[in-house]
Amino acid sequence: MTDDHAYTPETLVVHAGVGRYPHRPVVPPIYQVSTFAFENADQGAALFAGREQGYIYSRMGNPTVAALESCIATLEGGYAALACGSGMAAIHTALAALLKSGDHIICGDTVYGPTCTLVEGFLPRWGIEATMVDPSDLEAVEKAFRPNTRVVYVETPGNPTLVIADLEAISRLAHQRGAIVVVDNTFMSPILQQPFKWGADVVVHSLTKALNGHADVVGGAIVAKDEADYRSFRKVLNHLGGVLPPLESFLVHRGIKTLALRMKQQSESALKVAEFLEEHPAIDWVRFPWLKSHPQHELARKQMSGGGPVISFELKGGLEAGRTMMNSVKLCSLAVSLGGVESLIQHPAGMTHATMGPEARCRARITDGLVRVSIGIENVDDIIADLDQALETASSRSTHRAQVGAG
Ligand code: LCS
Repeated sequence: MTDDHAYTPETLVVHAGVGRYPHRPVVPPIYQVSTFAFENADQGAALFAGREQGYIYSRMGNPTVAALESCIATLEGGYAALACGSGMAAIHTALAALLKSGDHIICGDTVYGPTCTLVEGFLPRWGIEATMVDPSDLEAVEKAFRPNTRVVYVETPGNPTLVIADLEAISRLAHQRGAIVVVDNTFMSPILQQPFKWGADVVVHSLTKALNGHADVVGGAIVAKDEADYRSFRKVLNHLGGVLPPLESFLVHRGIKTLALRMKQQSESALKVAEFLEEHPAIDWVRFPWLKSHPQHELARKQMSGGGPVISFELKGGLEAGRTMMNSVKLCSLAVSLGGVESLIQHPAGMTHATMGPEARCRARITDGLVRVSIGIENVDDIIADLDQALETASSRSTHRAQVGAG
């Protein structure tokens, strides 16, 4: 990109972050190097002191990684981004930079299982108090503030219940009390939701999901809104060391080029699948932000520009029927992760949210029978046919069991 024209996201995903390199390649080359030579000792010292800009050592910065970081910052509308070795590394680094012993964090109670464990299990060991709260209950969020509350952390839509946090209202509550808002935007990606527009202060991502999109990289990112935050995150990341290597950065940057196309297609297909599930006699309930039956459908329409790829549902036969269904899919893979090109199905209580324990799951309204599906870019009729045959198997087994039981 060579001018300051305000490009649309569909254009930015293709061009953002691509700089000028020797020989003018149209994508950033992979700088597969750990260290960069200095012109002389004085220049090395100047680079370390920050008097000169340039690369030193790949934990502290690398051109291929920087290209990806610039792309993500542009898409989110932030000041700068930092690529991390995983989504969890990004969350850990951001919280380590923002919190110190004696501080308090309010965290949405429906978050990825290990995020819950990090906040409730690890932070208290470092002298940081945590309160978990339903992020859709603004009164409860307001009541949770303490004089030492420094961060409000939300995932929206939440994994896996798809509860939605009102980012504008929560940012207002937090800012009135001197706290900042960190949003995990993994489920939506910057194509479907831009938390900074609603007042959020920091965005984190698991790049493993929609941004990379191809199930071949584990990565994460922190996006800072201003330079001071960026510098503080950079310092912590340099010292904690959870960086993303150049090859992975190249792959994620490549994946992002189709992000806008994928998110549009996946949101459309997911709505069709959600409508199919809602009509199916074997299904007890379905949650998808773009369904009118979602309790926060209006808020979803305001804050997001598509429903995203993830649907949660429960079968009438509960956990046992859900298990049979998951074991019966043929096109979808029975695997964790989400947001990528392939459709995946999984069981949060037994898999992604198992480490939270039953009490935290119950508080987060994650039922034992909840099944989560992430819709890929396959033909939607093929996806529906696969889920249909798996549901058929699950309901015929439940009927058979009921008949045997009665007999
Ligand atoms: N944030 C969200 C919303 C996530 O869903 C995940 C992973 C993470 C952060 C952590 O990212 P990672 O370190 O794995 O890159 N969620 C997963 C899931 O639902 N299934 O498998 C992983």
